[in-house]
Amino acid sequence: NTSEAACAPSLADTGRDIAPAADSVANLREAILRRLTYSVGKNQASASEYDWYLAVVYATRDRIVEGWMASTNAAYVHGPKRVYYLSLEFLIGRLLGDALNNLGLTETMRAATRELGVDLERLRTLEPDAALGNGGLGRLAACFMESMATLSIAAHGYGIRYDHGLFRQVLKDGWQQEYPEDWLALGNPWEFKRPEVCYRIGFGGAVEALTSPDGATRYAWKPAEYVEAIAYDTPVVGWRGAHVNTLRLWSARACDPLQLDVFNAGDYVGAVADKMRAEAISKVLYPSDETPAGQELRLRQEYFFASASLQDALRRHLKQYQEVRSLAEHVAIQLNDTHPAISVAELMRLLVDVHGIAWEEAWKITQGTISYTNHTLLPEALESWPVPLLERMLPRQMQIIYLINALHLDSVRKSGHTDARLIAAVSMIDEHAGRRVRMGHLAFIGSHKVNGVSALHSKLLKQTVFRDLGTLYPDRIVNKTNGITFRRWLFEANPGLTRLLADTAGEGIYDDPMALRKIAPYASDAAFVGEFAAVKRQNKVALAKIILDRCHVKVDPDVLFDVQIKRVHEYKRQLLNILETVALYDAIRAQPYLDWVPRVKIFAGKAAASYHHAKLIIKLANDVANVINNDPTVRGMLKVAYLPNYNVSLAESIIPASDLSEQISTAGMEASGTGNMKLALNGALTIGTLDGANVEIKQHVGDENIFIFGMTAEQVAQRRGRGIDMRETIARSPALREVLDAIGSGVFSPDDPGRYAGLVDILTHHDHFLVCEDFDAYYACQREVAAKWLDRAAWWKASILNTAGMGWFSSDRTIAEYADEIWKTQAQKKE
Ligand code: B1N
Repeated sequence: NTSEAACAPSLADTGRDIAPAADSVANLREAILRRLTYSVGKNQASASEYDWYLAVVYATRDRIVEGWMASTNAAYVHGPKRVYYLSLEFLIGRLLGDALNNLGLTETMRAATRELGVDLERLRTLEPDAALGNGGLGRLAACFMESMATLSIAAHGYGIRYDHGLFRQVLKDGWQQEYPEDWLALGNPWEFKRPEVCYRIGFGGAVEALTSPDGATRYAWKPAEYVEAIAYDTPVVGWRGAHVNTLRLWSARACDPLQLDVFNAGDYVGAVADKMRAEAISKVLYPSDETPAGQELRLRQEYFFASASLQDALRRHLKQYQEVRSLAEHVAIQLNDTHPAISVAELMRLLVDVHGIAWEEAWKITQGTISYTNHTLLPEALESWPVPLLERMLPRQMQIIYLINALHLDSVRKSGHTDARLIAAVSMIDEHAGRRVRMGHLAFIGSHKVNGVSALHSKLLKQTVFRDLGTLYPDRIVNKTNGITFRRWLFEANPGLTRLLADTAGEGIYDDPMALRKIAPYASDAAFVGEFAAVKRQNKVALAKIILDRCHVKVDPDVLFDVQIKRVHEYKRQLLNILETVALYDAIRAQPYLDWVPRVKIFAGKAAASYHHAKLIIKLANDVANVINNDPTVRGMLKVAYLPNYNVSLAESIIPASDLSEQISTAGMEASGTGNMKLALNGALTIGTLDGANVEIKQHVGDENIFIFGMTAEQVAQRRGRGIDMRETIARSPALREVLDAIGSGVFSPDDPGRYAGLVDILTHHDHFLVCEDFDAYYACQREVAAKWLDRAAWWKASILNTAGMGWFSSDRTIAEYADEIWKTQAQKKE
C-alpha cells in the first residue's frame, strides 16, 4: 500500500532542503557511483541493495570528513578546553538519517538515489542499529555526543567497540529469548580503524618499589599480562554540519595472537587461547541495566577502556602542550556513572608513576579534571568491587585507592569529625559484606563536581547515597537535568510534525527549541489542530502496520495508543499497567454497552537475561494480550500488543504515533527518564508519578496537561516504613482483588494455572515497588485520561501544549549547562 508507505516516519524532509539544486544532485549521484565502483567494487548492474547502501554511506561520510579534519585542526590551533566523555555505553542506533539530516542533504540524497533507481527509505532500513548500550544511560551518551558537536565543543567520546551489542529479543510463546546481536556481520562503513592508535593495557602482576638516590620511593607496576587497545573512530556531525567530533571506541587485541610452537605441536585451540582470553574484553556488552554485572570480565572491560582513554588523552595533551601539569586547565573528563570510576586511580598512577608528578599536585590535577554523573539510587546498582579482586587484577591501582582513602579520612578527622559511623560511611572501603571498594565514593572523591540527572534525583542523591559525603563537600553535588536531541527525536523521527511546526512557528525551531512555545497560541485553532491531528494519525497508521506485521494484532489507528516502552524492571512497574489493563478488561466485560474509550496498550522492552521476574512480567503481558485480543466481548474496545526487540529504530516509529506516555515508576526510583521527554515532545500526554524528570515536565507543559497520580517519593519512604505487606490495601480495593485473583488462579495461563501464583504472592506480601498501594489512584487517573480523550478539543489542546512546552528538554540545554558549570568550556552554536 503506497499511501501508507508514504506515511511512514521517514528521513526528515523537513523543508530545509526541499528543492535541492540540480547540480548538487548530479554531484552526489556521481559520488555514489564512484564509491560503488572503487570502494564497494561493483557496477550498477550487479550491485545489491546493500552495495547501494554502502555506496550511499561512503558518499555521505565523504562529506563529513573535511569538516572533521577542520574541527580536529581547529582544536589544536585554538586550544579550546577538550571534553572527554567516558561511557561504557553508546546507544547510537542508525547513523545514515542522522548524518544526512544534520548535513542538510536528505532531499538531495533522495533525489540522487531516485535517479539511480534506488529508494533511500529502503536503504536506510538496511543499516543495523548500533546497540552498544542497554537503555537510557547509553542513549543519553549518544544524544550528548550529537549536542556537543552541535555546540562546537571539542569533545571526544570514549567507549568500547563491542563485537556484539545488546541481545536481540525474540518472544517465543510470550517468553523472552535472547539471541546474539551481530551488527558488525557485514562490516561498519561509518568507522575508521586506527591500528596505529594502540595502547598496552596491563593486568595482574606485582608492584615494585624503587628507591632513588635522593631517598624518594617510586613505584613501578609490572603487570603479568598485557592486552592491546585498538582505536576505531566514528565521526559525529553536529546540526547543520558545523562541527564534527570523534567517537573513539576501543577494541581488544592480543599482543601475541598465536603461539606458533603450540600450534606446530598440533594444539590448534591452545595456540589461540591467550588471544581468545584477551579479545573477550570487547566481545559483548553486558546486558544489565541497573543491576551489577558482578563479573571479573566486567571489571576488565572497565579498566581496559578507562586506561586506554586516559593514555590517549594524555598523549594528545602532551603533543599539544608538551607537559602534563596543565591538564586540568585544558581537559575535562566526564565519567558516565561509576563504570569508568577506576579512572581516578589510573590517572593518579599515570601522573605519579609514569610522569613523575608529586602526589599532592597529581591529586589536584585529577580532581580538577574529573567529574562524575550518577544515574541511579538503586542500592543494588551501586557498583563495588571486592578488595581481593582489585588487589589481584590491578595491584597498583588498589594501593593508590588505599592511599587516596587514607588521606581523605585524615582530612575528615582533621576537620573535626571523629564519629565512627560517619568515618565508616564516607570511607571508600565498605567493611560490611567482605571488604569492597565503593566505586561511587571513589568517583565522588576524585571529582570536582558530581551531578544527578533530574532535580528530584539530585535532591535525593544528597539525602541518601551521598548524604555524608555531601555534607563534607557541600558544593560538590549539582543537578543537570537530562535532555534529548531534537534532531533525532523530532526532526528525523517525525518529519510531518516538524514541517507543521516550522510552518507555524517559523524556521527558528530548527536552531532554538524554545521557539516551539510559539505554537501554544494555536492549541485551540481549529485549522492547526486539524493538521496536528492528521500528522498524528498518519504516524499511527504506520505504527499499526508494524504492529500487524510483528505481533499479528490488528489495531485501529483511531483508538487511543497507550504506550509503555522501556527496559522491563520491577521499579518501572509494567506490572501496574498490566493489572490496570486486566481491571479495565473486567470492567468492560461487566458493562460492554457503556461508552468505553477504545484503546490499545502497547508495550516494548527487554529484560536482563538473568532477571527472571522481569521475564515473567513480559510473559504475563503476552498472556493477557492473548486472552484480551481473542475475546469478542471487548472487540473494538481493548487490545494489547507487545512489540518484540525494542531498540532505537523501533522507538523512532512508536514515539511519533503515541497518544499516552506511561511513566509510572515507584516515586523516587527513576533517576530521570528520557523516553518521557521524547514522547511528550511528540505530543503524547504523560500519565505518571512525581518521579525523575516527570516533575520538571509537569512544570514545563503545565499541570492541566499531564496526568499525575500516586504516592510521592516521601510517601513511598513512609509507606515502606510501615511494612510492605499489602493484604489490607488489597482488601480495600475490590477491583484489585478481582484482578489478582484472576491472574493468580490461572485465568490468563490455562496451560499452566500456577504460573503467576508466586508473582501474586509477592505483590500481596512483599510489594517493595508498591504496585498495590498505587493501583486505585492509577486506575482512577486512567479514567480521567479516558474522559479527556472524549473531549477531542481538550485532548488536542493538551497534546499541542506538550509539544510547545518541551523545548527546555533539548540536550543542547543540558550540554550548555555542563559546559558552563562543570567543564568550564565555551559552548557556542554556529548558525
Ligand atoms: O540512566 C538514564 C536515566 O534517565 C534513567 O532514569 C536511569 O534509570 C538510567 C548499570 C545503568 N541508571 N543506571 C543505569 C545502566 C547500565 C548499568 O550496567 C546502571 N541506567 C540508568 C540516563 O540518565
